[in-house]
Amino acid sequence: MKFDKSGIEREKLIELYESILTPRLVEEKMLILLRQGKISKWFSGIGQEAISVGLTSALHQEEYVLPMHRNLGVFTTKGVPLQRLFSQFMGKMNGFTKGRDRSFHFGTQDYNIVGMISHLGPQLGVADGIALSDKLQKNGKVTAVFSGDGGASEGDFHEALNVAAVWDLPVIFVIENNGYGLSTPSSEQFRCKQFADKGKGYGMDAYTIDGNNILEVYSAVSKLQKELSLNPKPVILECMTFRMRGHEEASGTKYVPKELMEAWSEKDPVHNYEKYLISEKVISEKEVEEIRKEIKNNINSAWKLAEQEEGIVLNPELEIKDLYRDYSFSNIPKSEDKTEKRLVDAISDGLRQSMDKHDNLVIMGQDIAEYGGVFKITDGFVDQFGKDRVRNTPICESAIISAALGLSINGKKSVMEMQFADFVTSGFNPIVNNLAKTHYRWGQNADVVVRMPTGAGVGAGPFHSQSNEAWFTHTPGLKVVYPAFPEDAKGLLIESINDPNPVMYFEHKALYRSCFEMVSDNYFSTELGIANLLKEGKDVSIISYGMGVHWALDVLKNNPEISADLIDLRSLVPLDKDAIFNSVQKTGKVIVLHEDCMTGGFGADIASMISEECFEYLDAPVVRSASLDTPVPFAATLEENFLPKQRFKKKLTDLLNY
Ligand SMILES: Cc1ncc(C[n+]2csc(CCOP(=O)(O)OP(=O)(O)O)c2C)c(N)n1
Repeated sequence: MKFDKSGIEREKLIELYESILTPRLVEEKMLILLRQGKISKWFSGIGQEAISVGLTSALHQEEYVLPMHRNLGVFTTKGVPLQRLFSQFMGKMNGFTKGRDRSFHFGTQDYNIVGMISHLGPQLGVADGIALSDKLQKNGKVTAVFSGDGGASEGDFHEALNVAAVWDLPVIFVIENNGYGLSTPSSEQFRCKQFADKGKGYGMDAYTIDGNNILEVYSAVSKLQKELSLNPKPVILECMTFRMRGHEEASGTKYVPKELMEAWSEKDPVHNYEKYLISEKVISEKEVEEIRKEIKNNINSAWKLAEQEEGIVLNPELEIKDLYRDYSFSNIPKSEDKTEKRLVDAISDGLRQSMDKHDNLVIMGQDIAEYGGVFKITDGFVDQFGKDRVRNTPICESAIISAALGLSINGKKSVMEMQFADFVTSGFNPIVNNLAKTHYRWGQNADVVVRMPTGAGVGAGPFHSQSNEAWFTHTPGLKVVYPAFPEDAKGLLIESINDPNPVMYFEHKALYRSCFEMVSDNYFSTELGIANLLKEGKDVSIISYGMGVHWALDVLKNNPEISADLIDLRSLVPLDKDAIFNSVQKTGKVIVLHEDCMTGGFGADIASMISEECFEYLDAPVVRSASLDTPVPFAATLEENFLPKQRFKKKLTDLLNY
């Protein structure tokens, strides 16, 4: 192995030695502890340390690094205290995730590290968001994110690189090419020769370097840091390396040919660097011994302290509380001045006023800039707020949602417009696994609103009409808002943006231009989790939200003899259970109405809550009225048959007659 220390001072060379030795010695200790059953799993980075350590040493401490499961060296080089790391590995309360997630699945703002989720690829888009925030702040910072060569097969890899290229984001995409993804060799994973070959396709510079040579990594990253800092743009940095142990300890390395293992053990990044420093007389063998001894002592005493720490003390309330960042309602009152507005205008108004209010709010979506969005909600926004804050995105839902999380990590708020709620499937993973779980896992909030133009009734067929709110009510950590009227839509959107937690905000397309009312002109907020009792009656409770509220209003208008409470939930998470229970306890009969399909729709939850909490008050079974359990059909007659509107009246009457 050829090292070149020119331009690197002696102290730095020794610091690099200490830094690369630390993860190796920690790992050696962990492997013993694993055998003793003191930790439960271990993902080894032995053989790959030069990449984590060389890169982290070359970047500034306040620059973000997004490591993967083999990058212990990122954590140790950034100075994460060993005791806390060990508490994390043991699942203790003092760990970064309070025992809620394992090993390297955490981030820490104190050290500018954002840990991975198991799905690998979503890390890359998060880096885009962090880098976008830095770029908008013009602070010259660079972000580095890791991927394995296997993880680079995921669509997230393509999306993240594409977005970074189009937006000239200062991200170093590090690919640790160790020849295998778990047991699958590169030949069965991709066809390109080197990852650097992909650079051209993305329109970015790309380099391949020896990932086992710490000085080569350090020098390459130092150079890139300077370049990207002055001239923001992404690069691919492919680091050739080898993983000397199994994917995780239980999986072994039987599938690796013996000669390959032997050849790479000759290239061990720690031993070779140590040998080099001794041969160049940068340090003596005695100093090496001393350094090793000191690091081992530190590891042993940190482990002892972590081991003595208390384990998890179960606190069920804390488990629920930590789903969300603490927040209390902004409570901004409505003005007397009002103007008649359609739903679409009210949403636009709320969004525009929020952009005015929050300098750090960025909105992103397909065709939302000059074109104004397919529903024209952001029409004129570019002129008012500029293209930095009103961003057209490539068709990369997953990377954009991930980037929204990155923006939040780095101090920005964001609203992402899903062009149609149906397309959320292409960004589903980062919503349910990253936005939703991050605060619970390591205390990082996702200050993101995803706007979801939803619903049927416009003859748009199976892929532009779905109701999918129940996918998200089922996911702990999200809030789900679904207004039915313009004034609520405005106030709830403003509040969703104020709330630092992730909010799925549903807006019904068929109501955009058909539903209007007087809406306060000022910037005001409406509390999430408070239902609206639209009509009061004594014989039956109708519980609904979104379009269902309008169907119920129609039926009640045409049948004034029906005496019903009509509750518009307005938000599904948080849910105003009191409003539901109070009404049911009064009327004794209840029908839940929604546009979503029957099976697994949110109405199923409401019905079961009512039967658990209000059983003694019920005079009839809890009834649901919902769409058929089929995809949403295109032709008008089929669509009408699909929706519950026609069936609702009969179900309601049957219930009243029960
Ligand atoms: C989306 C997803 N699919 C599958 C897995 C299971 N898995 C975890 S790591 C891994 C291999 C990753 O290979 P690579 O990215 O090359 O990283 P390496 O382990 O070699 O460092 C697989 C298949 C996963 N975590 N996420």
